[in-house]
Amino acid sequence: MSARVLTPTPVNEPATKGVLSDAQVSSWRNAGFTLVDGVFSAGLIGELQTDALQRFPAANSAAAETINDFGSEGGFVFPSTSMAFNAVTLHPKLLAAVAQLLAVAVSDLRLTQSDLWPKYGNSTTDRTAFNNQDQRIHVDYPNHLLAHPTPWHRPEAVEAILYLSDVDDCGGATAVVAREGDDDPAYPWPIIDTPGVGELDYVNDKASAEAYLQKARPEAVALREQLYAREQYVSYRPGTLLLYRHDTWHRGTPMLPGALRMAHNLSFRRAECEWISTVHTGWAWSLYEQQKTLAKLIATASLDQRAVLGFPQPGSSYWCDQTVAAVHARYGMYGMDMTPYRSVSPSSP
Ligand SMILES: O=C(O)CCC(=O)C(=O)O
Ligand SMILES: [Fe+2]
Repeated sequence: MSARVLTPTPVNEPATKGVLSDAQVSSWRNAGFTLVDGVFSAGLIGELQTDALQRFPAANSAAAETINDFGSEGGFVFPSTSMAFNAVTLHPKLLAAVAQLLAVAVSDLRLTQSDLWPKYGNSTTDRTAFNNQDQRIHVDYPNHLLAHPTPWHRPEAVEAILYLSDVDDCGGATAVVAREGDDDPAYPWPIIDTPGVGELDYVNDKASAEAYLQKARPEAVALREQLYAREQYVSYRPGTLLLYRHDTWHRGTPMLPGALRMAHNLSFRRAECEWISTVHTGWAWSLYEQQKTLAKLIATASLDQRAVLGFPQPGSSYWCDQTVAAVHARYGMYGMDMTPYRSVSPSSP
């Protein structure tokens, strides 16, 4: 197998020493990514595939031809009526792995993105500047962060791509560039030589972006040539998880003609890092939805899962006898147990 193909490694089973192995954690912290298998059961991945296939246009359909950018346009984001989708988003093993990478407690994580989206091997040759088929090499921070990522060894967030398809059927391997030490010329500081940052226009398509940068930022050409030369390609099958960062160079590469790749993007930040935006509508916005999906999910979630959504934790100044009673009045019918909040509320006996 070519050195430029990255194959996933299995997560720890059992996870007594953490979900991720030391090598996986160290790869994420140093190289900027780790590629793993085995976080989710095959059954859960199968359910999510089934739910996703029902929502997206079939490959080769007229509707598929019009889809050429990231995301589901709000169509398949958290919270979803797909229980498999929600279960993946707040999966204890995923949360534990993310917490391990950031060296924080799970209750210190906050969800900022959960979006399942299709990418098609469309026949169109009309590659506009915004087409995502053959992406420019980039980092994701510009449209996730209000500020700039912190220095490399002080990471604040984890991004993930969960693949629901097979690279042999789809092509479209995500390309990543491993960071090689603090003096790596491919990882200069600050990270500004990428479309959309500062006065540079946002351009997605590789050929359009590099032609644009040659004029707008000629001094970045050498860096960008080096990044493309060092790409490695993710070999994925359903359930493979790429854990990466807002400051990892990467890009989407072309799909095989006629293929449909489904991938679920997830991001988590440390609780205090409010400058890392939640890219979806606030979670509470769905609470008028008639099926009461989020209300039921909150009522039955673990304390950690609730914390990841920003729900007040035991010991929070939010809790008093009145709020314990009021939240029970709102969610008690769905089985919400208020004991953890009651027992540590400041006004309890
Ligand atoms: O399609 C992929 O594999 C990566 C997509 C991506 O990096 C992006 O849209 O920001
Ligand atoms: Fe990206």
